[in-house]
Amino acid sequence: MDHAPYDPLRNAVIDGDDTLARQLAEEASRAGLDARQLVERAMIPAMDEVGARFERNEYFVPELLLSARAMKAAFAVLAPALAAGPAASRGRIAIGTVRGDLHDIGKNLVATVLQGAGFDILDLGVDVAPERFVEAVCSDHVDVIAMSSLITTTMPGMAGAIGALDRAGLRSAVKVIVGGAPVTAAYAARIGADGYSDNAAGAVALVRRLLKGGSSDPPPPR
Ligand code: B1M
Repeated sequence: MDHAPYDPLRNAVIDGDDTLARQLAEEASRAGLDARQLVERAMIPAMDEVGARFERNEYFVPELLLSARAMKAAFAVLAPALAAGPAASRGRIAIGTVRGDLHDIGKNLVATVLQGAGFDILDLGVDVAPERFVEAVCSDHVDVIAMSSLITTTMPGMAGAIGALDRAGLRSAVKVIVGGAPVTAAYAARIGADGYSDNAAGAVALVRRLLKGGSSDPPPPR
């Protein structure tokens, strides 16, 4: 695989250089490189490397914050291309990172790609309490609740939100999808979620399938 065009952006994110990351993202866009490829081949691998360095005690929280800032700077440049899509809404989705969890890069990426696929997004942010997800169904009439968790200790917040929907008598009124690095399909099934994806494109296919508002399969031959 040719990594060459992606390496400078990947390294800028790893180094936590937000000015360079923004500049490289702009140059790559101008050169016609695909925004999705840049995210998948430069930016996500960069954050994986940052996480690995954190585990090896080579990086600490300040370095994580700098890399997150660089990732967000590049992402801001690429987001319009990722979010460009059909104008008519295919459904309304409330998305948030669960209670106790402040990681929002993956959640933002999933939200942007879902928006690009034609869904209306209500971004509830981070550290979202179960009751806020319930309120999104009652007051904002969303079709889907999408929850992200990046830490093993915050994953129970997903089960908490599903329980709160149940207690409010709203569980059958909405589809619930979950994701984030430590989340698995088995965990999603165990807590009674309707679906799980380990990436943004998969989340789009999943929501389409759940809402039957479009097919994730290729169109049939004419
Ligand atoms: Co934190 N952190 N962090 N961190 N951090 C992790 C998650 C960790 C794995 C690092 C490590 O040890 N290797 C570890 C968790 C370990 C565990 O679970 N047991 C960890 C830790 C421990 C912590 C703190 C506790 C550190 C401390 O303070 N001592 C602390 C907790 C704060 C809190 O939330 N309460 C903390 C803090 C932070 C920062 C604030 C410094 C920063 C976040 C900045 C921000 O998000 N604004 C940060 C970062 C950057 C990371 C790593 C390095 C990178 C995360 C990231 O952005 N990845 C991370 C290590 C890693 O993941 N490799 C780590 C890129 C992003 C695009 O991927 O979010 O996985 P991801 O999203 C993917 C998929 O998961 C999926 O699609 C996305 C695109 O493919 N996806 C979904 C995500 N949500 C989805 C929802 C869906 C479907 C798919 O449907 C609803």
